[in-house]
Amino acid sequence: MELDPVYQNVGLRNTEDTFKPRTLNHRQDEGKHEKQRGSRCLVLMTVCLGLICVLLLVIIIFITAERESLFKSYKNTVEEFNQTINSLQDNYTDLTQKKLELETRVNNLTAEKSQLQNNFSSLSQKKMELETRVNNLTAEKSQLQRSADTLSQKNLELETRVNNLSAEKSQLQRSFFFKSNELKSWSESRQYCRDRGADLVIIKTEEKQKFISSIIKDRVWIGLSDIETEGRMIWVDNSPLNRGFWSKDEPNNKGDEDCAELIPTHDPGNNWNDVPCSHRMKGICEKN
Ligand code: GN1
Ligand code: CA
Repeated sequence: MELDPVYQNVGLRNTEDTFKPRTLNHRQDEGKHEKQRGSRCLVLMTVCLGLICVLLLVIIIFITAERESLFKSYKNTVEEFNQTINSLQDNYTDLTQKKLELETRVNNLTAEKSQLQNNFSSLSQKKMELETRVNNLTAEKSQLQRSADTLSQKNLELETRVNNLSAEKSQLQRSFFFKSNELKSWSESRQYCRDRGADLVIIKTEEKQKFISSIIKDRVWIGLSDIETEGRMIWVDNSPLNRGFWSKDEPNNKGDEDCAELIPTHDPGNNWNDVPCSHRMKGICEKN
């Protein structure tokens, strides 16, 4: 390979510098060559520097563009973040407001629930009281119903008794009572009555018993005997004795006692006695 003269000279110079002395022309050429080499180096360095500058400029432009792009992207992202934050803050505010409203509503509902529970307790208490009262009233009603039934029964009995009394009163008002004027046996006294269209008195009610007891003063015959059949007392109208107003332990048929007398000095409700029919006393007659 053929070398450039300059570099050939340089190579020669180095060898000759070491081993040979130099001439003046030779030194001038070397100076020219060195200047040319310096110029070339300078140009080369300048070109390199220019390239470097261009490269740096391109890099700077690229970096700047990239930075602006990034900046815009960051700005957009920040704006989006800000919008998101604002939206979240709005949502947070709304949610806080709603939370407050819900808390208020929960408090109101809690107070209302408490009020309702109080009302419920009060109503339960009143219900129990009313149930107790209803039970008491039901018992009282049953008691009153029983009393009403008893009173109705008594009323019926009283009405029956009033009717009987009315009938008895009518009978007594229609009847005419009188006594025989002499002491006679039971049969004679009865005959005395019959001779006057009457008969010995028949007493079947308490009212008539008390009435007769009140109008006489002496022991008198009444129209009752067991002459026909011992121990079977019958009235002069042949009706059987259903209810008697006997003195204590009578009739005792002491000896032979088949005819009944009324003793007004004894208890008016219990003053009959059986005596011998031959005994002599006045009789009380009844004429209807
Ligand atoms: C009379 O008198 P006395 O005690 O024997 C009565 C009886 C009575 C009895 C009651 C005729 O009998 O009928 O049951 O008392 N006799 C006469 O104590 O009056
Ligand atoms: Ca007797």
